Amino acid sequence: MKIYPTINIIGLGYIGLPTSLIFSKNGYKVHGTDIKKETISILNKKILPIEENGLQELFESSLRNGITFSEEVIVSDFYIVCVPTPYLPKLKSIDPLFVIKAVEKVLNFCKPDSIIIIESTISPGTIKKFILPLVEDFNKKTNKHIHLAHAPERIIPGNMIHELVTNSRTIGADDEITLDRVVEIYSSITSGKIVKTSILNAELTKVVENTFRAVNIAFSNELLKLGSFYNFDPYEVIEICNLHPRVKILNPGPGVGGHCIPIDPWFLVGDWPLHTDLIRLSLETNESMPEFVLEHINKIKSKHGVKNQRIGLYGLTYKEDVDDIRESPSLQLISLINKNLGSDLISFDPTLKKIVVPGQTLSYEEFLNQTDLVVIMVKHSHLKNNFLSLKSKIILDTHNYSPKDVSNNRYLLSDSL
Ligand code: SAJ
Repeated sequence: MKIYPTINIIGLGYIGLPTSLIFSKNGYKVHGTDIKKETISILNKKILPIEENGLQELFESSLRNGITFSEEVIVSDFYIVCVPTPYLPKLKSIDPLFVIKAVEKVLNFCKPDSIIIIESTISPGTIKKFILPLVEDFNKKTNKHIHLAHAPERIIPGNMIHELVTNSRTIGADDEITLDRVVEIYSSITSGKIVKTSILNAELTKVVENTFRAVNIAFSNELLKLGSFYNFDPYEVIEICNLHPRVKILNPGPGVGGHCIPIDPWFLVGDWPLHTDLIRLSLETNESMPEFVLEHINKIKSKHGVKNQRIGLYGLTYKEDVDDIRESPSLQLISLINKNLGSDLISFDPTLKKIVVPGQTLSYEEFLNQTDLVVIMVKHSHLKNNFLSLKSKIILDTHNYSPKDVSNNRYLLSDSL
């Protein structure tokens, strides 16, 4: 009979929780740790604190397999650190403090030869600068031979479970034995290819992947602006170009949000400012999009005589069908509007069950009753069944998501108003 190693996952958020459940489902003895009492108490009541397709079934099978949760770190063969790395906008960098604290906690409990795997998003060089010295110092004092690895998470909210079990994984470690031990556990949860590399290269790949996407989106946003200045339809041009077998331009929109695409590329610019002009310009292009939306709102407002109090934002999350609002274009737009129009816009988001900004309503009917101009900021599936309800509204569709005849007054960001 196969003897499975024990795994302690630290940080039970969007990444850590699904990851613990997948390992547990695959036979590992898994313990989940989180400093938030509330998260642990909910999980111990057999309730999931986050919503994601397929997560409930996975949770039930992990409970049957004996997964446990507590605020404590326990003795294990592997520790997988999935704690947040908050973004510090002024410094354009992440704060590694939670990762450092998690590793310190593990070092207090671990047995000889255990492996600490960092999954949290970190900027290149973080492990060498902040984590390795802690572990080396500990090994010198205790002779416990604790090893480090980096396995950056790469799953996309909304399709997490599928991606967890099919995506290829990059595993970075600086010695062969650790690499092989870590590869063994990850290859048992994913059918994707597992790539072995150094810790630094693993850190870099994650940031480079997200930078590639940010630059590609910036390119499409620039095309969108060109379309509006020079009177062509950028959506059609992009669609036609994408028929070429080697061209894949992403979609223009009201800006980029989430914890990765608008942030990770700044790590490269921050570390190597002299040689990252293209990346910096791309980030600035994406960051300029909420302002571009505001210019359109102002022009439509004047054209139709819409009052500030009758403008409504549909969608507050950073993308469709997730309930995550981090760095969302809508929040960026709201803070611009507060500065410029001085009013709290009405807003509605079908994925949010709580009020997160002033002026937000939890009722779609109320949202419709209170608005004349509806700005579609997010392509939630909810709207697909509700396009008819927008018939009498003035629409600014920042994604070209709605049908052309959704209303008699429909505008796109590509329109030169
Ligand atoms: N967006 C566009 N146009 C597009 C695609 C996206 O404007 O064509 C916007 C979205 O609306 C959103 C933002 O970009 O505001 C980011 O969304 P996303 O779907 O591109 O990415 P995330 O942040 O949900 O997840 C990314 C993924 N990285 C890549 O695809 C390279 C995911 O695989 C990573 O795990 C995740 O970042 C991460 O944690 O790094």
